[in-house]
Amino acid sequence: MKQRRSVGLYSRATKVMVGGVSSPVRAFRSVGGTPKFIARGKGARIWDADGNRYVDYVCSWGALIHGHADGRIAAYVTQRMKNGTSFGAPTEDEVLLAENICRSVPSIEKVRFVNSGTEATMSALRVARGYTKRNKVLKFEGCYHGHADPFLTKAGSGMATLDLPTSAGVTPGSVADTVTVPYNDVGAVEEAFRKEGSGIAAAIVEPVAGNMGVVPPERGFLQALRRACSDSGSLLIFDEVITGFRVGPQGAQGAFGIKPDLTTLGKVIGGGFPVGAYGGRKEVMEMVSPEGPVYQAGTLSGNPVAMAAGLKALELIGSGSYSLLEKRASALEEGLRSAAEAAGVDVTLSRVGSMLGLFFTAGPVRNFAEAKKTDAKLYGRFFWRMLEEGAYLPPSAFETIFVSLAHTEADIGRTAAAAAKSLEVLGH
Ligand code: HOZ
Repeated sequence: MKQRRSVGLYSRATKVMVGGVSSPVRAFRSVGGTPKFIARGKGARIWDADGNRYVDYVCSWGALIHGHADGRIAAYVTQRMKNGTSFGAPTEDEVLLAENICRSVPSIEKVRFVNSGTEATMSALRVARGYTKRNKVLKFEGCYHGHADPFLTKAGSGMATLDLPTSAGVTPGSVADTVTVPYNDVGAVEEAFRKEGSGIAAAIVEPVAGNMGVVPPERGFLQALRRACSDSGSLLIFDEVITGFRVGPQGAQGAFGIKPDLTTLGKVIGGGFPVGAYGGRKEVMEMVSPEGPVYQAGTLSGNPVAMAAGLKALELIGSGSYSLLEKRASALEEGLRSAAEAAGVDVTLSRVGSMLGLFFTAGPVRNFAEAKKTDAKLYGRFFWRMLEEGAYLPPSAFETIFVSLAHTEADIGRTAAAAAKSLEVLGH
């Protein structure tokens, strides 16, 4: 595989950018080697700076549900850009996108746009603290809610990838109010609320964990969390930055029938542009400035170009979209399972809709401790073999493999064959 240009660009990047990247996981530290500098994407494919072509299963970490450079989104965004790119003022597309979100997700009566998932979760926690006048937040080991201080303890995504239990620069005070329990552990949730419930402003959870690999909620887990929050007067925050509009039209809350008090969104609702959002019950959201005393602001919040991209992306999700995603992703899951079985390699595969997790361990994988049993070195070798075979998987064992509406049956078949070939070699 040619890589001269990526190597050269990475060498220059590391001189002027920390780690040569703008976000840690894409530095390939856990899989080794030089990160691929991507030149372009179209549909399910991306091309790196050396012209190598890959079927992409990162999909901008889940944002691109329609695939790369969707002509319909590009056309609408281009048309909107001709009218200006930023006003620092409200626009019609912002209202249309907000109406779409409130119509699609019944628990969201009012929404506020921000520019990232991190902004969405940090703002949602501030609202919960302002509304309940409590300080503590309960989170789950291996879940990742962006890089705001309160969440950077036993977190997933890059923290798991780089094996960082917490982060330098996060003061003991800023995590003193963070209670962390194992995912899927109803007993631990109930114990935490017994001990500290009266001081817990909110519990925040990825309703389908996507930042420790993919770990679905076990039967009764989300219901128990909902009950514990309601019983103690705490708010339940569903962090649906990944799952929102990804696992179904109403996100994971619709799929699992749970009504959170607040929801955070991102990725898909930005159509490939930087957008985050938080929303929920009117009485809670009206705590936010200028309606209420909880301050939150953003110069580029509601950016008209990003709003246009998100609006078109949601409008293009049709009645058959989720069944098509289900069909493609289940075919990929079965292909990977068959490849591993044929090669005699222990894997645990997990999937919710078009979110797929691959762990090199016999399993089960129900929480972060079990996810960390995955053979990360074997994942790294698998990652590079799949890259050689033309499939771009997440450069970390603790992320999600995403399928988009642009992935074809032939793409999935070729990827399954590539996995069989790769594991045949790695399995022995
Ligand atoms: N938070 C991103 C996926 N969960 C990782 C982005 C990156 O570091 O490239």
